[in-house]
Amino acid sequence: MTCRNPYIKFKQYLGGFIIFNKKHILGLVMLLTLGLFLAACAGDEEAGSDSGDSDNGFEQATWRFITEEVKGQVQYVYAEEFAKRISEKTDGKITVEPYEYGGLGSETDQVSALQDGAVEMAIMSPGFTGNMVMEGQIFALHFLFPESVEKTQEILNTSEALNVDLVEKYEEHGITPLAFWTEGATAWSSNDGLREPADFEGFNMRIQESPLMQESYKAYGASPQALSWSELYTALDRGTVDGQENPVFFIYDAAFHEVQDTVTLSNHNNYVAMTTVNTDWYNSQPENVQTLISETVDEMQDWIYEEQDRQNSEYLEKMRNDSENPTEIIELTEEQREAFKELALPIRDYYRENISTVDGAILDKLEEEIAAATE
Ligand code: 6CS
Repeated sequence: MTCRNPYIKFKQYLGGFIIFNKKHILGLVMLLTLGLFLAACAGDEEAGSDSGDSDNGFEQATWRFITEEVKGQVQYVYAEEFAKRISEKTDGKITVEPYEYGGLGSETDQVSALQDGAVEMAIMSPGFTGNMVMEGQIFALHFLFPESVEKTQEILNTSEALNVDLVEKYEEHGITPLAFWTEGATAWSSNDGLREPADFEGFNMRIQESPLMQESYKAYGASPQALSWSELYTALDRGTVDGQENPVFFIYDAAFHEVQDTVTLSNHNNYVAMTTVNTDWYNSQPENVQTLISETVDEMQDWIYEEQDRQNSEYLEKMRNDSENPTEIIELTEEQREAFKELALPIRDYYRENISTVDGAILDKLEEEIAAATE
């Protein structure tokens, strides 16, 4: 029963009572009806404020959200912002607990934690699923995405190859990626400076656990070594590895620039992260919860783009001005980039023939989407 304003209804009734004031019996009956009517309205309004406005129909829950980064870094602030939005939208019924990197083991341990349901949500770098979801290594291909990070994000948002076809490949392993987003253009750090492929000869390059990353760096002449980032500072410091790739914000915040003399703004790739959920857990959630998650993840795309852009710009400035740890910033010319690109292009065929389980179909589609977005 809907009666938003019982006061107006009462005035209408009173008018009727004056007209029929001689018909006392009828008046009494009407008075009684009014009482019942107002009581029903009051009941209605109480129910509205309980079920509709205050809890929005969400059940009390806590979701664990693991990231591969630490407080202040892009992945972690993503999880914090996501948690804030979910709490606001559910009037505090649902709590999201962001976890910093480190507490649950290495990055590959975190992948297992999501698959086992030890956590409900995770931000994941596809490089760490390289030995499991073969197709996910597509992000290790150099010079595939456009030079513009903004354009790259547009493609990540809209690509069917990624958001449908690649998602299916992850779901076969109990991981559902809900969004792909860039943490910025990747740069190389080293001591001697990386300007041309010859500089990679005999160079021990740190990579994530991805056979395709290995191929990409072998093509330049380097010797790639897979390592967790938690071991990377020490490995660079001791010279166990000679260099690594990451977005500028990460190189500075993880202090790799303290133990490396140069950073090359190579923009040979974008560092792509995925917002993922445990597939069974997500599918078992009621429709309103699934909508809440997917809508919030969608809203976060613009927010995180701005955040990584801010962090990458600010940290580049800091790196340029850090007199305690001077770092030479090398910007590649178009010609220098071309020399790397030439060696990187055949790796796409390697991906099609040796990595892909669908004969490169996802890469074919993605290449078409990139061409359409950049023509
Ligand atoms: O280089 C890495 O492995 C780390 N880099 C970033 C930007 N995020 C987390 C990841 O583990």
